[in-house]
Amino acid sequence: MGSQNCPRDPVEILTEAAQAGITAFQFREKGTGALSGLRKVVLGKQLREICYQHSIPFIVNDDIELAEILGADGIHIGQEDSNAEEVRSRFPNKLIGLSVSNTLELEQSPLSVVDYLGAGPVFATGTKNDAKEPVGTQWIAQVREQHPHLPLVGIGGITTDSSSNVIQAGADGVAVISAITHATNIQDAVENL
Ligand code: 3NM
Repeated sequence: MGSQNCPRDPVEILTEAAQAGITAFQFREKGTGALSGLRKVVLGKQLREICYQHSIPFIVNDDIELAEILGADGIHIGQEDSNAEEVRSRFPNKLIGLSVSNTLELEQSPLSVVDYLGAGPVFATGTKNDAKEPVGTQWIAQVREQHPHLPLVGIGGITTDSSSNVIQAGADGVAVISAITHATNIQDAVENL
């Protein structure tokens, strides 16, 4: 998540989510209303610290400089972003995640240098303006079948009601924004997810 996804203080939201048991966090300060420059770095440092305190991996979305500044545990890259092989040679020890939305992207991706795949959008999402067409849980099943051992996370429009379908289709985990940031009770949301 980024501050643009938060109806209240992102520090509060991440603290509650961390206490409730999320297993990783990605800082994605992007889209309408996102912070930039120093304010983005200041927020990033606060969120990074919360993850550190809860032993949760802190992953930065598609911003290599920011990942370096914040001492991130990982970087997540999309198909239009930085080249995964270049990111790997610069950061031999950071986690690298890569988004894949279709067969062509999967075939053309340097999977040997990535630690996990993000697959989606599984369902329609209002959170990402430029999200592609929903790919459904069958895309999760397909990626899982082709890559039985690569950690796989479903993303996009996943709710407390639909998360189990994504896991049953073969994902190791679910990545959500609004299901947590807009939850009336974050503890319940995380437990239900
Ligand atoms: N990436 P929500 S979908 C950040 O398909 C992001 O790669 C997507 O937000 C992708 O859980 C998405 O509120 C938005 O739908 C996820």
